[in-house]
Amino acid sequence: ETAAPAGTQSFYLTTPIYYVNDAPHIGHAYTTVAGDVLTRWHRQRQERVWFLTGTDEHGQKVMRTAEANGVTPQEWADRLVESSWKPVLETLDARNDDFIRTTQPRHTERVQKFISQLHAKGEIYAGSYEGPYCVGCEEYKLPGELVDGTGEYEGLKLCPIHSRPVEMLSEQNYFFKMSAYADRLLALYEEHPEFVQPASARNEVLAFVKSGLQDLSISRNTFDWGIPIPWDTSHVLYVWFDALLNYATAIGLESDDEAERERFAATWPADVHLVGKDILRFHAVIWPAMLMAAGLPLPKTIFAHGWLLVGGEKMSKSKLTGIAPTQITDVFGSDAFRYYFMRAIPFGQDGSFSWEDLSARYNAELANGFGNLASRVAAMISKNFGGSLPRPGSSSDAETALQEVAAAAVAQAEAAIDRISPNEAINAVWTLVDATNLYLTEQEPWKVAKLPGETTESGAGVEGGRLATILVTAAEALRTLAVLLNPVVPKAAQGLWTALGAEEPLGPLDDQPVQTAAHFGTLPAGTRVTKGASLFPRLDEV
Ligand code: ME8
Repeated sequence: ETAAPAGTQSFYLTTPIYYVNDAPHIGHAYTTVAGDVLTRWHRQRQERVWFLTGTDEHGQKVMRTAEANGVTPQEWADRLVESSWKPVLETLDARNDDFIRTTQPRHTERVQKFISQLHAKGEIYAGSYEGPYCVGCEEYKLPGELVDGTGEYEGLKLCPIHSRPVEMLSEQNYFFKMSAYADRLLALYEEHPEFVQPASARNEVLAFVKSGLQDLSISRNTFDWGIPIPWDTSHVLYVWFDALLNYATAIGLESDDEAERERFAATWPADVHLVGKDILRFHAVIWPAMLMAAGLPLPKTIFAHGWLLVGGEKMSKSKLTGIAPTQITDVFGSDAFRYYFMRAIPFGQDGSFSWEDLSARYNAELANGFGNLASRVAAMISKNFGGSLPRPGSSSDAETALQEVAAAAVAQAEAAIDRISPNEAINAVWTLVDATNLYLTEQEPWKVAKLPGETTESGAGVEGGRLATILVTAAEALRTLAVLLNPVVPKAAQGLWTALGAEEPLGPLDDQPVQTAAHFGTLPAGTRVTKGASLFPRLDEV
């Protein structure tokens, strides 16, 4: 495989498509933000990026919620998508390229073609099944997985994830010959350890497949809220078989339109399917088996992140621990939301949310660490050089050292992004925030400004003097930070870019490559620096 020329590398990332039975909470927002940070970073590598999210609208869970609310499932889905699922993207400042809904004809038509082909190939057969079903999971359970109910559920068997009783279902269905793919799946996990990440997720999937795979029931005929099975319209397609296909139908699989099919060819396979660990098996077992059966390339990586916990429990609306994203963004803003969840929780592990931790990090890291640094430097350039970036003098070891920290931050952050580790990427960038603060503390530009020969009689700093060197170096560090933090805190990064006056000489922030962000000496002398509004006002000032 030869490396693609710069600018042509493609990067396709998806989030799960979320059920529209309820409005989004911060757990859903967490996955979407992670996807947005990663894809923004890849865009700033000048890659051809596609970021897909959307909604999963079929199945019993959605149907029952609609019934309980006295509307049709389609009306319910339309309402939730418009009132909640699309607006939350704005709330989070997410820049998705597309939004797929599984009730859109582009999806349903392509899914029908896909399953007709599997049927024609002999991958699907008619059979019968009886077993415990969890509507919360939309999944048949194995008897061994169930837990005994207590209290109001005394004597009943419960789903281990939803802690609610399962329902016994017995049906004539169509089955997908999934068991036939067990060996090929095991070979896949073996040959491509990066296929399921992190390692804990890979181990879980390996153990599951090694314990034996059953064929998968993929149709239901006791309700009709789903995609009709083309050769037997008394059945609808199992919601997960329908939902997983979104990743391919959204980019043109089985489209009648040639341009759409070309888009599929240019975009598939996905580089990363981001999922929560609750839906790991669907993505790491069923989905690749479906693609193998169809003869399609497999995604490169399924990355399963951990749970957001509130009060020690997996957050959920039904347990009243659900927090809406706006409860946080209304107070702290979208940037702080993005920063906090991406930095505070190692991606792949569970993490506890608390208001105290969020406030503490906001004040210490965003307001004092980063925002204050930006405003101090801009204020000193305004005061001493009338807001015009001076020509620097010769560099000392301190300047060289800071530039080396910047270069190392870029290299480490790039490697962390490749490992799908946004928190390590931010940690790497933060070494430059801390080093720049330390540089100013040590170089004391406010004292240098008082030394003879540094300022003129009018009080203006001298071009090429020591003060000029320090402030230009700090401005270059800030320029580097604006580029590197743009994927994480896009509003603040743009505020900084504007304050630095960088747009005029260098162009839009979104077009700045991360790879070369640490090249100091990029901002020309004469660049107009202004003391903009505080990037992250301290909370007691909000
Ligand atoms: O499962 N912590 O949709 P869903 C972290 N429609 N992430 C969480 C979370 C929490 N407490 N709660 C939810 C479905 N999530 C299917 C997916 S894909 C083809 C079909 C996130 O609305 C996490 O990404 O139940 C999880 O996997 C997803 O929301 C589940 O969303």
